[in-house]
Amino acid sequence: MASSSASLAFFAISMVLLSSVALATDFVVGDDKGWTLDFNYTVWAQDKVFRVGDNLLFNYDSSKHNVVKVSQTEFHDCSSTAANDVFSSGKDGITLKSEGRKWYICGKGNHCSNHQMKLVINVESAAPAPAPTSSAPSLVASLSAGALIVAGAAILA
Ligand SMILES: *[C@@H]1O[C@H](CO)[C@@H](O)[C@H](O)[C@H]1NC(C)=O
Ligand SMILES: [Cu+2]
Repeated sequence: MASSSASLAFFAISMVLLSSVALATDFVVGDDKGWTLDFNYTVWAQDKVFRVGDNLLFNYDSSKHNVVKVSQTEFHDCSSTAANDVFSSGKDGITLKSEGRKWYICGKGNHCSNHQMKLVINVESAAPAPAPTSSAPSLVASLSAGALIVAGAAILA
């Protein structure tokens, strides 16, 4: 009896955790073309909804390009300073951590100014779900769900 209700709880909580993980979307910037010259990233972004928790994946040749997170003004001017975050692995995953507009450019050569190597997106709040509105309760819920799974697995073993 105790064992079957524990396994039911185990299953239900696992599904909740799996579905919350599945809500985050990975966006491959530029799709098959990746992060490169003369690709219109405004067009790429315009039909997409970016949400907090989603990831941008920049794929590119690290000997030719990089990714610099910039301000709106820097985006407009295609400029950056040492204070900007620079990504240069050629396979950079950037998690969207907050709402609002985010600007990225390539900092190499004149790729931004002459080759449209710039991306601006608007990040919306996390996916609407029967989930809490702030991240603190959801962390607590995840932790307690994790503890229940461990307990459920122990009972089943
Ligand atoms: C990208 O495409 C949009 C929509 O067609 C256009 O308005 C914009 O000027 C293009 N950007 C460049 C740099 O060509
Ligand atoms: Cu570049």
